[in-house]
Formats: sequence, C-alpha cells, structure tokens
Amino acid sequence: MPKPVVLVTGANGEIGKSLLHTVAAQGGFEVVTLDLSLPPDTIRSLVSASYAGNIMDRYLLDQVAAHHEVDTVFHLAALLSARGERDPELAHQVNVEGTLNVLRMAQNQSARLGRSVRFIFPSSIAVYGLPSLEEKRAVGRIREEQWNVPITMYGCNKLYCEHVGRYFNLYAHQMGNPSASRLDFRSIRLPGLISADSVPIGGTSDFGPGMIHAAASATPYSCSVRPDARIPFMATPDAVRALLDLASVDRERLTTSVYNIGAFSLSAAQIADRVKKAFPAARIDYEPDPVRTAILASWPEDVDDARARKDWGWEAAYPWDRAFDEYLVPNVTAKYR
Ligand code: AKB
Repeated sequence: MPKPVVLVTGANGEIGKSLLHTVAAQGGFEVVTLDLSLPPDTIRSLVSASYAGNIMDRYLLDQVAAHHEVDTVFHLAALLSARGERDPELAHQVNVEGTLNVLRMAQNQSARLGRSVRFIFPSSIAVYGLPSLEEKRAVGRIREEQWNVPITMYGCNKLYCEHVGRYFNLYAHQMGNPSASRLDFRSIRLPGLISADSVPIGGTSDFGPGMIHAAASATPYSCSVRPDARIPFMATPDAVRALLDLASVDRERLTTSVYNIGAFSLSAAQIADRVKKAFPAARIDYEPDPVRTAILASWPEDVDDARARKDWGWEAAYPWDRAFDEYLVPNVTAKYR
C-alpha cells in the first residue's frame, strides 16, 4: 500500500525543518517539499521529492499535483509580520495570492482523487488587534472571535486566509456539486515561537529567540521592543506537535476551522532575566523600534485555548520552565559550543 503523501511548503524555514524531522521520526509518510530553494543537506535525506520555486507559480504547483497524490498539505510558506510591514504588497502577494494558489491546487486534488485533502494552515496571534494596552490587559486570555481587527498586513493576510480556507471547506456544496470531495482546511493561531535550532527572520516576536541565541553565542543583543512588551510564546516542538495532532484528528471532532493554542506568556524583561541567569555574561539592552512596539502592543497578552483542549486534546508539553531548562538551554548551548 502506498504511503500517504505530505506536501510541505516553506519547508526550509524554522517550523518546516522541525516538522520534517518529526514526520521522519514517526515514519509512514512520503514527504514532498516546496520552497524557494532546495532543502539543505540536513533535511534532504528525509524527503522523497523536493521542488525549488515560488508558490506564486501556479504552473509549478500543478506540476507538483500531477506527480504526487497529496493527502495532507502543511502550508508554512509566509512572509512574517515585521518583514511584511517593510513591503506590504509583497506580503499580500505571498501570504494571500500564494496561499490561494496552494488552496486551489489542494482543492483540485480533493476533487480529482475523490477524497478530502487536509490543508493545515499556521495562522498567527497577529490576527488580533487590541486598540490599547489597557484593553490588552483587560482582555487577558483572548478567545478566537475577539478583536479580529489586525493592524499589520501579515495579520490581515492570515485572517483573510482563515476565512478563505473555511470557504474552501464549503466549496463543493456552494458550487452545486455536493458529491465532489471538499478540501479539509484546519488552522492554528500560533504564538511567537522559540526554537533551539534557528533564529527566525522577519517576525515581531523574534526578540524572544533572538535574546537566547545571542546570549549562547556570546553576542550582545539589542532588543527591539520595550521590556514590558508581553505576548504568548511557545517552544517550536510544541507548535509542530500541535500542527501534526490537528492534521490527524477526525473531522467530526472539530467544531471550528481555527484554534488558539497556548503554552506560556512572557514579557521581554522576563525572558531577559531568565536568559541572564542561564548565561550570566549575556549583554541585553533595549532599543525599542516604534513599528515593532506598536505591533506587539496590539497582540494579545495570552490566548484562551479551551476549544483546542476540548476538541482535540491540545496541551503544551513545554511550559516555560521546561521549555527553557530542558529544551532551549541545553540545545542552544550545544549549538554554539
Ligand atoms: C511574527 O512575529 O510575525 C510571527 C507570528 C507571531 O506570527 N512569529
């Protein structure tokens, strides 16, 4: 029996690499990747086929679909929030038009294969837009339907694509063809991620992982947000496990197409304190950037993930102490030794 095929876009990024390692360790899948360049040697051996190209290239996506009977898509390719504010039009192209191309390809596969292709979409806490720090504090753990008024192009893009994905879930019925297989779109609003393997590029939450990696590599770090800036964070392995768990759960258990997931919520100063305890020579100062400061002020302090817990049993394996002491410090130390 052929193995189920998993397509990962943006496979060379932080989440992609970690996802590929986890899927390879689980075994039983044929993995196909698509990114702007071919995967590095460290992950090339984990995949059965790789395509170098752009998700804006519909011809390339059709080629991928023609060569592989894709069962599940992890659509990770995106331009993050801070980078998106430098070039909002490009962000829209990649995050909206590119996503639409991948959705269209997956919907065509569902119809052609006569079975629902699962489409896993990492959305973001950037879809929230709190109007003031007072409201941010008052709201605390935000629910999925609250304050869906993002202030960044990236947040707008993610929110819109959540809706388009939900629309694709209904697509076959709306097109008057109830017997055609529908796309099975599922999404998670990820918090800021902290990986021990890589430093992210282009995100507003990059200061979290940035401080830790800089301290471990004995590099001074200038934090681009205020010490009291606080958002939810998560260790990358937890985020990857959440994406895989959501991909594998039976559709009947899902009551929505979009879920918050939480692990811990910290201010920049709290992360810096912990980093200095683990790496006493760490040099961290603050040079808040107005754009990043405004973006972080609009993101929630924490998320209410009751729906994910109830529907598919979400629970973070790495609360802050464990994430820092057992995952981040040993692995980041080893990386720069
Ligand atoms: C970003 O900072 O843009 C991302 C995110 C929270 O979605 N890490």
